[in-house]
Amino acid sequence: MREAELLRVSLRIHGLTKETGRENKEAAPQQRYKDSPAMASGTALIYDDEMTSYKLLWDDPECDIEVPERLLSSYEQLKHYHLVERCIHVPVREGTEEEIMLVHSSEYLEVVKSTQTMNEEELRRVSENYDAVYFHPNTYRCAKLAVGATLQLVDSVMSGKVRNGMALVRPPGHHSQRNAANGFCVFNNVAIAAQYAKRRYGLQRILIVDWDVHHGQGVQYVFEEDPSVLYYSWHRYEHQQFWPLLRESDYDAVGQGKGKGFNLNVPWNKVGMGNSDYLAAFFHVLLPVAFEFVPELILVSSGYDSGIGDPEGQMNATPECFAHLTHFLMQLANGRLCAVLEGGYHLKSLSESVCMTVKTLLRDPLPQIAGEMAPCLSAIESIQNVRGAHKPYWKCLMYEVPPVKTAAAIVSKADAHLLPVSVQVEMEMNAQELKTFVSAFDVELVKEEKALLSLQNVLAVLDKILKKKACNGIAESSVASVSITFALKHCFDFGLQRVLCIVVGDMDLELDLDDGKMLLMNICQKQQTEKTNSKYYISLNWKEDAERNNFFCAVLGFILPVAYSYQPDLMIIVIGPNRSLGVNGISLLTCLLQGLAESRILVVIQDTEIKLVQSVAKALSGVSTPDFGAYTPASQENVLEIKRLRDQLQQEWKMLRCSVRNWVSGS
Ligand code: X5A
Ligand code: ZN
Repeated sequence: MREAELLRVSLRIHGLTKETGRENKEAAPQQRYKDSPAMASGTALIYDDEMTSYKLLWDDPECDIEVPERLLSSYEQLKHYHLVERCIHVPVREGTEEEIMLVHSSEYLEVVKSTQTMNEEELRRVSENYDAVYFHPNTYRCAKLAVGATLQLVDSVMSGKVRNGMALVRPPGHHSQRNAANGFCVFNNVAIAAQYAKRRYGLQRILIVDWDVHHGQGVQYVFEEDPSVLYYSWHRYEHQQFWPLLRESDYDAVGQGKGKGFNLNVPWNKVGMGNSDYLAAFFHVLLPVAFEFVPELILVSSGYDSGIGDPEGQMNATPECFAHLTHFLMQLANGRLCAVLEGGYHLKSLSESVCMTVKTLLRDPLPQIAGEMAPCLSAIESIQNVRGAHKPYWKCLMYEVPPVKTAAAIVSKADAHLLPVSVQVEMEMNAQELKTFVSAFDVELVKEEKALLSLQNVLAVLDKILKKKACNGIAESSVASVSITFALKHCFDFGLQRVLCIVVGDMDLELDLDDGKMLLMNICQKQQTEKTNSKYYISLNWKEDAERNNFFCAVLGFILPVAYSYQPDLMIIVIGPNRSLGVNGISLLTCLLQGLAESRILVVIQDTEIKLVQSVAKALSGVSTPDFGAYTPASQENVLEIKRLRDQLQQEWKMLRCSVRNWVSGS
């Protein structure tokens, strides 16, 4: 179904079209003030058409969607469904300077104030100082009304005059910051309201739900360190490719200092998210945390650009989805809910969704929700990531969130579907991050394009593992030796104490092995003459017989005992050129080593053989164990090599001992 059609059908189904519109005209507005401990009743609607008195005066394709008709058509539609007369009308007022300064600086307030008397030329110039903002001579007045309308709503709800309500305001607020207008927003209506409610009513826990399709970074900044305000936002993110293009919009921005755990970001990495994705985010992220938080008041940054048909959001949620979202939130904070308009640029979708919200606040029966109830894979991934990031802070998430097991960065993204579904394929570290990282080294090598791309893959996955966003990972790299040098440096900078590095194949690594921060095992075909074995450098001479399956004796009899003796906090397996081990041997190694370092393994493969990548990915993610075939004993040559090494190294790595011959107590 095309989106226009879907919207029309959803309207028809829920009795919000002219043909079938049947409204409850009997219900009288409830205007009595109740100051009892019982739940207040009634729904406030706050709107003044003065807030339509500013508009864009020049050509600006980024801003031209923010039009006065947004308010006019929403209010018209509310009248059309006879919802206005069922609400309690509360007049707007101006927010005072003192109230505005609960969030903004006086310098910024003065700048906004000064736009009142500006000509078009001057207005343009001020606007250019900010991202996606336009000023009009009436902007200041409207922005003060938007703040005041929001505070009137908070007062109506907190005083018990009404149970809940909605304020239809322009300009929106959630992008604006202490010193800046941003994204059509001038004063941060909702952030001001939260500060105001804390002060005036002594509230200790306020929940802000931002269902606008953009990240309300302005709100996040204000409350980042404040555990008394829980901020939840979902937003179109597309791996940071969508406005406002901020790293801090990702799921790992959980808050700072005392505010850790009180900032919940659900980044949508694909467009087209719909009813089931939004509900899933509520069920699995917002609602469990909100019920644990026990808010005393809920403020909704109620943007409808997350709805179907919106040119900004490109999402698919139908208007009745907002009824359900509203309904869930009404079960918290004793029903004290204030919805404040933010974005929403498809006039029909916007106004229908506003109506759905108000209808639900008025406690009409809920509309049925359209579509197959199955969230998409990308949505589930985002949800899993937020739950993982917040696991340390919320009991409801603590014991049950499995971390992303395996992260993968592969050369050909087209091969991604060949990996187990549980493997998360990484975007590269972004170019800026990489540059900053690499510039810290000042090495000739990284000037080469190829080496740089290789590094990207390896570091992206390594970073995930170090930050415990993934348990283990796999990265393809065309120049493994270079990547490994950088990776190890990164590990040590991160504070790792012991890295076990197993190199399979011929590779020249310029590494300093003396301090024991790294143990290198090289499994190679030919005897390396120049390097002699030492405690931290072990060369295992091995030729795998294609007919046999004889790597068990090396893994069990030598590699594992040494690894367990060393007790690494990370393992890196590097598969280089001329590897002396087959796919099975490498997979076996990968499987068995997971007992160490809390399973933190990075496998770097210099070889784009997809069968190898696949098999290792399976071993890491645990979806299946490799099939080793029938047991075959190792060759005499191999057995002797293991014995030789064991004799040589069992003084250093005591887990190698399996015989009392030559045993010296205490040695
Ligand atoms: C309130 C709101 C969006 C700004 C988009 C700028 N702002 N590209 O939805
Ligand atoms: Zn928006």
